[in-house]
Amino acid sequence: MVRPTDPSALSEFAVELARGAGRLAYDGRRAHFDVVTKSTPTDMVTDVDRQVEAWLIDTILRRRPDDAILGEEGGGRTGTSGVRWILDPIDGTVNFVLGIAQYAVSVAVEIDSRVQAGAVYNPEADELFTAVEGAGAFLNGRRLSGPRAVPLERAVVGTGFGYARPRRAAQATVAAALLDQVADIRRQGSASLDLCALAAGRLDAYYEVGLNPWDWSAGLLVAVEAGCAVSGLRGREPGSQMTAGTRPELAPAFFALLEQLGADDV
Ligand code: LIP
Repeated sequence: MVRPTDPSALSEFAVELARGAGRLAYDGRRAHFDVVTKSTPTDMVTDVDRQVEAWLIDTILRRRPDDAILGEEGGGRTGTSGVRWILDPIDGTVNFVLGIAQYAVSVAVEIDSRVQAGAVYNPEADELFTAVEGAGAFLNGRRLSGPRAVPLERAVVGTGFGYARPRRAAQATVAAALLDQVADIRRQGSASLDLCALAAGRLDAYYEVGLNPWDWSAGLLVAVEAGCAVSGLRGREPGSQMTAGTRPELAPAFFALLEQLGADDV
């Protein structure tokens, strides 16, 4: 049986996966769950993260056994189909643990080494962000068009901080200097939802250092398909060293400011 690799068909499956996993996370947060730490005492993971990732992987492999998978909680495997699923079962785990309704299931579909479809679902808000390469970005079916047309000094900028204390201190210094140049910052705790907030015009700009592919892969496509400029600074591709985005007209000034502050050197 030849399984489709076209982005639209895979996007529909990504939506099904994100919604199903979102229901598990939503219900899991209302029952007892255990919390353990990973890289540092502030880098948490719950058994719900692991259960949701296991459900995602099982559902994918039952339908598409030849696909590759990269999951935040260790669910990785190679494949032969040219399709790889990049999964964050709960992006914003600290928010999930604290009962802050700002976390999402992030499902990105990489076809021939390029992310071409993605779904980011916040079950608490019942908000589903979707994108297919070249076909636009949507929030619950409504097309997204990116940030407001405001100058840098009126921009509300999203960001995040690492789990390691020394890096966090350096990032705070950058954020303090940035605050002098923009209107405000928001630290919302979920990179995938921050990138989707950019696409939806709920943030005017965003930058973060130290993300993993499962944090950014789906949300980045949503932001780009909503018309945002997303970069790694200094001509680099977005990635772990830096993921920064805004509307194209503001990009030169915003990226230059981040470079001047050394935001990608922390
Ligand atoms: C989180 C990111 C967030 C970042 C946090 C953490 P997780 O992902 O979405 O933007 O600032 O440090 O990495 O760990 O909740 O899946």
